[in-house]
Amino acid sequence: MKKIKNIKVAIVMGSQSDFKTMQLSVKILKKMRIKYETKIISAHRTPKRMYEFAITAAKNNIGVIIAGAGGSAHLPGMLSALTSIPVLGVPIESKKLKGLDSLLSIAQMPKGIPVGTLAIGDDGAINAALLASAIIANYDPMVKKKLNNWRLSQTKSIKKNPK
Ligand code: RP5
Repeated sequence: MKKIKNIKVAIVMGSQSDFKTMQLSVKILKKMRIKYETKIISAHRTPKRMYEFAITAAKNNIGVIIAGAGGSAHLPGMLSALTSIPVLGVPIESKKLKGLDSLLSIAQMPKGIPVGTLAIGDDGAINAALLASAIIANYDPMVKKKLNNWRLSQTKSIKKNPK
């Protein structure tokens, strides 16, 4: 097991165009004070980059991978095939099919190689980072505290009555 202090979350995405969504994952990890890195890695446009990233991820202290991809979104599944580090997939909202293509590509992994699939788009990017935080929180009490505080303030922000 790597030193807890050095564990990072990798936020990877198939294209620069995905960053608009995936920057919401960054925002959450910053709030949780979790170390992270961001990379553009495309399974089809930069397959060698994807392979190198995946096979070196464990030795680079990556504890969770968040992978955003759109369309025929094979990046999360391919990464999960190359490393046993947990992979959380964020289906990017595509123009033509509104992300349903991305969602089904990521969620419908055949048994044996799992990808934890989140919701399409912004909600998915936020929840992926919250889930990554919950995984890291199992080994880091400070993160657990931050995550619980974040949830508490969300609860408090919900008004009892609509206006
Ligand atoms: C996927 O193709 C990316 O994840 C992105 O969501 C989609 C479109 O990419 P661009 O054509 O905008 O670069 O690989």
